[in-house]
Amino acid sequence: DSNTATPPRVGVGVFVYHGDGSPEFIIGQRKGSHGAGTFALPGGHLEHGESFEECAAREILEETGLVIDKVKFLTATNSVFHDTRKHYVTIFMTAVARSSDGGSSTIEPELIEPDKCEGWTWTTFNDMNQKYGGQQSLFLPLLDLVKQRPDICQTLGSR
Ligand code: 8DG
Ligand code: MG
Ligand code: MG
Repeated sequence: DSNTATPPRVGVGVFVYHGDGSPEFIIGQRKGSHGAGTFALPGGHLEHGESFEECAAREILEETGLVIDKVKFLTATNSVFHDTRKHYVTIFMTAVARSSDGGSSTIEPELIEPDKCEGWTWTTFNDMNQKYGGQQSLFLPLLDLVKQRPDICQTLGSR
């Protein structure tokens, strides 16, 4: 009920792509907080005064050590976590990881918060659905993206 449920908050999740036109982006298994064991995009809470782009860049740097470019708004979803009584509006962004030498080196995300994530890996939208898509294993906002925005998901699959 409204006595124990907290008001909706804003979460920002980022599809961080390779810069070379590859359809792979970064995903990781959550640890130590709600949705533990599920696969999620790097991201976090929108802080007071931040733009979506600033939040995306800050969270990606904090969680993976990567600097991102071409940060763009993708879509938004609405996720009610009935079990934990949390409610998030998720802003999904896309971005491209910047390589330190301007293109030729391999980009590898660093696991900066090992208490919050099991590890980062590259995946594609179709692989994500096949490998992790079985209802329990995607973080609710990602499941909701698939359910609520199928048109947008098509553009990710063919990227
Ligand atoms: P912060 O305190 O550093 O801001 O957050 P965090 O420690 O990075 O926590 P988080 O759980 O990664 O992100 C905060 C919340 O943002 C999360 O509990 C739910 C919400 N959120 C979404 N969508 C997504 C998403 O795609 N990825 C991540 N990581 N969080 C998301 O609503
Ligand atoms: Mg986070
Ligand atoms: Mg964070």
